Amino acid sequence: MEKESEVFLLGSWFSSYCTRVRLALEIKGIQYEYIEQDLTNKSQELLKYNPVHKKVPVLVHKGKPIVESIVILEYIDDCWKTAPKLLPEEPSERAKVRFWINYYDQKVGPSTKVVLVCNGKERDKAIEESNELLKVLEEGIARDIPNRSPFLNGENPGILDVVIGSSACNVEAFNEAIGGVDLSLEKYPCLFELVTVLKNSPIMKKSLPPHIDLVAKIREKFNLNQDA
Ligand SMILES: N[C@@H](CCC(=O)N[C@@H](CS)C(=O)NCC(=O)O)C(=O)O
Repeated sequence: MEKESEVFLLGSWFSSYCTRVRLALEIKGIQYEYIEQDLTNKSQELLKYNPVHKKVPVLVHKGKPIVESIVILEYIDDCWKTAPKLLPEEPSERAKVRFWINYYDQKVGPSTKVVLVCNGKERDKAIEESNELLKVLEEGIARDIPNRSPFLNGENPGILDVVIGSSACNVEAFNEAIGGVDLSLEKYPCLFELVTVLKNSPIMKKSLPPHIDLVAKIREKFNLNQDA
């Protein structure tokens, strides 16, 4: 069935990759239709629009599907040029931002998922590794992006704020779901400040999934059904 809206998003409420896109659309003030997907029973639409990965998020703009969250964020910035910019204009600044997005997706994100699937000593090791990666991120941002106020992008949240914020704002839900571990961001003043500002922003409040539902979903997804 063809959708009437010019922009629609196939997503899943608990996916931080989808939160990225929702956040970017909100920042830009773009009207869109949201279509929740059942990832256990993928729709014909999802298979049609993302035949390679069969994953959400998928943004469909004027009938054209765009997939992969970072590709979508850059596409949004390229198409809606007048609204607040997600990426800096200056090439070396853009390169730095892209570097840290890549670092986050390749290193930090996967390391926190390892914490969720390990127990005992393995979990302690995974937490240590995760902390080391966060320390590198913290120091790197402080070095590469000195003019942060209050977001990494300046006055409005940019692509790096969106990427880090979408999952880092869920840290409390992860801690509660796992139980007994503390992946506290307070050790990282720059990241902590960013997450605090983002969490209190109306845009983020609108785009983040409810805490209690997220805790339940993380437990279900990672088989953490102990009463933590
Ligand atoms: N690299 C992708 C990752 C997207 C992704 O992993 N989506 C998950 C939801 S969080 C998904 O659709 N999973 C369904 C599946 O793996 O079958 C992106 O940045 O968009």
